[in-house]
Order: sequence, then structure tokens, then C-alpha cells
Amino acid sequence: MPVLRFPDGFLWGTASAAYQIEGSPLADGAGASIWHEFAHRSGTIAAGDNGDVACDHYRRYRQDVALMRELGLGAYRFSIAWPRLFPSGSGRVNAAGLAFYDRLVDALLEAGIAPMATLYHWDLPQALEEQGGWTCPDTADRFADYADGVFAALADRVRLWITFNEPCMFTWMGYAVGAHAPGRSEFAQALRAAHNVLRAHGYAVRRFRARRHAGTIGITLSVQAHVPANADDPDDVAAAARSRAFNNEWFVDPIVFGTYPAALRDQFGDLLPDIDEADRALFQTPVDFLGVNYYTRTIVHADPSGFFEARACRAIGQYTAMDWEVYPAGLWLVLKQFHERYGLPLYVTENGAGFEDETVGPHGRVEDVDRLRYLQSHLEMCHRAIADGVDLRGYLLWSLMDNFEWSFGFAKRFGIVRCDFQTQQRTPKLSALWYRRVIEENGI
Ligand code: IFM
Repeated sequence: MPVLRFPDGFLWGTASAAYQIEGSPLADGAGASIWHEFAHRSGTIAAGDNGDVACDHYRRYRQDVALMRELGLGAYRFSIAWPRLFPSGSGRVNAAGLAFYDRLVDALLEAGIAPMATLYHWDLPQALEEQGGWTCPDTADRFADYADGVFAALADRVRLWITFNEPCMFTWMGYAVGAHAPGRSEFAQALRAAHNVLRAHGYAVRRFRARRHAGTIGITLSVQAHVPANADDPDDVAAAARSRAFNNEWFVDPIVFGTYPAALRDQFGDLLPDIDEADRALFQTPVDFLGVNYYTRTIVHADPSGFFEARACRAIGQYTAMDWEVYPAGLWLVLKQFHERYGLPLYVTENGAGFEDETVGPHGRVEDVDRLRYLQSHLEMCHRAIADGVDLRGYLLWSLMDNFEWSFGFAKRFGIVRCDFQTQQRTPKLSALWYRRVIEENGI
């Protein structure tokens, strides 16, 4: 008997993203994505890695679905690569590219696994980037057409849809910091890109509703727990709230309230695009749920010279190989905050831990005890949030297999299944066996 039982119908799954696992990025007539182009630029990715092969999931998806079935997954979150369907971003659907997702969805359903599809997990068609990418308003229209094409083909079977994965990450890292594709570095561009992404999100949700598809649609945010360094210092408390506004609320406030958080206007001034009446109505097209991707917390000090007049400081604690502090209580905190602020059903659409050098031991086992502990402690916090009244519907662990961790390449392993990138051998780790039991018992 589990000590902590989850509600009946709670959805247990794992999450992944196209470019991180599929490989064969140009197969069957697909166009290049910005990540394909970026990863092939010298010096962008650790060890010169790229997603040309990754986990070879494009060719081995049946084996992977069989593995998911063995693990008892109830749901599988994957993303669709826009350039496989529309190699140049728009025009006629590339039937061979679409067929891959068609087969994947059928294989999942045959295995009794609910597909959860993300329309955009960072792989914009390179052809659209060459016309301005997300900084160009037309890209939002192209996204709506792409979304419509996907809905027309798959919404008869897929019931859980996510428009964008972590818009704050890909707009900021890709357009302001330059560490992610497309590698541009200008604040104003990132803010414009973000505005167009919100439009694209609104258009896609409208198209979904217009065709009266069954199922639900939402958006996934990258969130952290922003806690003041000194909870008794009002300046630190205010600085933590500003950091939270930027990282957690930038995209959800416009969707739920029709406005950007005030802290963004204070920080960026006139560089932040205005939300006019048409934008407001579009952004506020109702969504069914929010997805929360949680990994760590940030401890915040007030600092008048810092970004958002704040500065992050380092806690004494345990860190993963991403140098992210293990802080389970932060998951409970962000779930509570999202529940209280937005009042929408929630899914944890990602949560997990990246470590290095996890090898297969003498008995053929990968003893990833640190990951197992990480997952268990975070699930305890999900349980606590539900007990506190949060409408949490499911947990999609990141990730099924070790995969291409963006600019870190293959060195950081997040999988509960080990992937040997030379042989493509999959080995379930201890955490996978433990997770199977959690799912079986619907509890910890
Ligand atoms: O691998 C990423 C994923 O693509 C987006 N969320 C965070 C994960 C771990 O860094």
C-alpha cells in the first residue's frame, strides 16, 4: 500500500521533445530547424554535439513505445517538429513528415498511453528564421496555419495539447542571451519575439476552439521558486516578486489577465510592446490548463544595480549536474502560487534531474539513487499541493531517456532510461523501476 495516494485518474507520464530525441532531422523531406542550424555552428554546443542522431527515436519509436508500456506510463508528452510538416514553415503539408506523428500517436494509443502533444518545443523552421523568426509578426500567422494542420490530422486522437513549451526560455535565451537558437542577442528583439509568441498561442487556441476539437489545450511555462534571501527584508521580498514576474508570470499574466506584469514595464520601459485591444482579446482566448516545468529555486537579494534590481545568490545544498539546487518545497510553492494566482487546472509537464556519467554497473543496473530521491521528494510535494487544494491533474517526468540537452549536448543525462548514444541501447535505471511502481500503485 502506498503511503501517499494520488487521486484516481491522476495522469502519470514522461516528457520529451522532438529535436532532443528524434534524430534524422532532415529525413523524409523535412526542412532544417533553427536548432539544426545552430548546433552545426561551431562553438555553440558542448563537445560539438548535435541532434543528427540523438536517441534515434524517429526510427526506433516502436521500441520506445514498447518500453513506455513496460514502465506502465499512462501518458507520453512529445513535441511535433514544425519543419517535418512544413519544411519551409508554410505551404503544403509534407505528408511523409506528418505520417511519423500519425504512426507514433497510433502506437501510443495501441499501448494504452495517452498522447500529450506540444506544438512548439523550440524548433522553428530555419526558413522562417531567415524571414525574421519570432521577431516577425507573420510567424504567428504561420504558426496558426501549422497548428491547424496538426489539429486536422491528429486531434481526432490526441486529447491533450500544449501550444508552447517554456516561451520565456526560448525567447530570452534565443533572442536576448544568444545561448540558444537562433543565437541572437538583443533585449528588444526578445520582447518582440515574446509578443508574437503570445499572438501565435492565441491564434492556435482560437483555431482549436473554432473546429470544436474534443480535448483540452494549454501552455507550458518554465517556473522556479523565487524566494527572498531574507524573508524579513521587504526589499528582498520585493526583489523576489520582480524575479518571479519575469520568469514565471511574463507569459501567463497576458493570457489570464490581458496585461504584462508591472515589473516588466518598469524594467523594459517602452521596449516592452503595448498590448492593444485586439492583442488583449487574442491573448485571453481561454485555455484549459497550465503546464508547469519545475526544476529548482532561485534565492533573491535586492540589488539596485542588478537585472530587475535583483541578484541571485547560492544556497548551501545539493546540486544536480546542471548546477541547479535540489529544492522540492519549491515545487509545492509554485503550484500553490499558480493555483492561487490563475485558478486553472495544472499539470507538472516537466520535473527531473540531470546527472553525468551514469554507467551500467556489474549487474547490468544503473543505480541512479540521487535521481530516485529527487523524484520521490518532488512527488511528495505534488501530493502535498493536492492535499492543499491545488487542482493538479498529472505529472510528466523529464525525461524518458537521456537525450540532447541543448547547449550542454549529451553530457547531462535526465533519463530514467539510460541511452547509450553509441549503440542506442536503452537500459531502464533504478528510477524507472521505482517510477513503474509509483504508477502501478498510484502513489508513493
Ligand atoms: O531539456 C530541457 C527541456 O527541453 C525544457 N525544460 C528543461 C529541460 C532540462 O533542461
